[in-house]
Amino acid sequence: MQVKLNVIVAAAAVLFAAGASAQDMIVKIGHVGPTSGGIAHLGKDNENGARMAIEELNAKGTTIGGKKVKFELLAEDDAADPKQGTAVAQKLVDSKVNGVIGHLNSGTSIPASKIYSDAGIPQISPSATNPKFTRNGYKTTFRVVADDVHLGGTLGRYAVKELKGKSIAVIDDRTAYGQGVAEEFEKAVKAAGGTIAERQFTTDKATDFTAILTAVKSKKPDVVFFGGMDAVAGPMIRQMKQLGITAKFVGGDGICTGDLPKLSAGSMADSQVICAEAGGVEGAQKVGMDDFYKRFKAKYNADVQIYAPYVYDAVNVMVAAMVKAGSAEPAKYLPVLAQTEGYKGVTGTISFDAKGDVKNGALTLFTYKGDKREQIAVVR
Ligand code: ABU
Repeated sequence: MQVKLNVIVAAAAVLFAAGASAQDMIVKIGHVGPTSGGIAHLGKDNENGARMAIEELNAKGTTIGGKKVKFELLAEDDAADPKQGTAVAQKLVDSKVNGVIGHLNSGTSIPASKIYSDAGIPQISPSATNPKFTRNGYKTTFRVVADDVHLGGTLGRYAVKELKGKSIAVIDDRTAYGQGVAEEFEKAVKAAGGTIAERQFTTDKATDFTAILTAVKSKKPDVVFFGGMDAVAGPMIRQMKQLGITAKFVGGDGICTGDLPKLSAGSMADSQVICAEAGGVEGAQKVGMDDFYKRFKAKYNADVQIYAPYVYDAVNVMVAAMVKAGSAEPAKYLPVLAQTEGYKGVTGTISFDAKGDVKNGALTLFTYKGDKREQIAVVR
């Protein structure tokens, strides 16, 4: 009898420590991003967006199917590595998560999407922009940002029409994202009547770009496009300056981060860099985004890098579908999630198309002045 009582007291203590009551239903939300390696700062930014949403949902008290819910965040690190990405995806499936937000990179999100699809677990990426992510026919795959067709296409037209690029060089890091966005950029440059003067390749771990930048310099470029992430773009911009290349430096969302000025060691001239975030709000909707940036800074004592608000919205869209379905069981809330229409998030209004892509996705062109990102325009 005494043993049974001790067990009950111990179980109650565990629940109390976890902030859940005996009546609470536990809903597990997985999050995956690279919280180690060169872009760990972006992985942490994403993870903090998820944590903020989960903590708010728990604080305000959410009920699903009449039961009070305690949300748990299961955060995993995929190090931006496709193999580690599938390993942690399987780990989350084995942990019986109710849904997954992530991964951050296209190169990890795409292979992981098959694992979640096979397990019937909904996955929303807040940042993977390679179009293939939502084109495998999986019913479980969603994304809340625009894709690389939109990003690369808009930047390619911008390079020819607005920057008046006559000699355009393209470099990519051979990742699913970097290669994909660079190819879309190239297509758009050619469609707008421009030509690609030089094509070079690097990796997502490279630090020395002397050889490829020397080849680029020989073409006297006025625009250099880079398909890749900020951790590589920063040192590349610094080495461009050392070699006397003053061309505009254009890139997609992977370089459009808060840390780019620091990563380039202050080598960016004002307005030299043009990049695009794969989302954006304007007018009255800007209030919600601005408020998110302030709340995030107050909570984490760090500025948003880029995708934290999209992660925050992805969690809330998933939970809204659970609430509407009256169930956190993936098979029950998945059809409701797929029908999401007009969800008002901090990143704008979210509706999904038949592929799981956000409808009417916007993107925002930015430049940098000093160490500050400055908005040029929101483009649809
Ligand atoms: N969209 C840029 C970063 C993530 C990715 O697509 O790989």
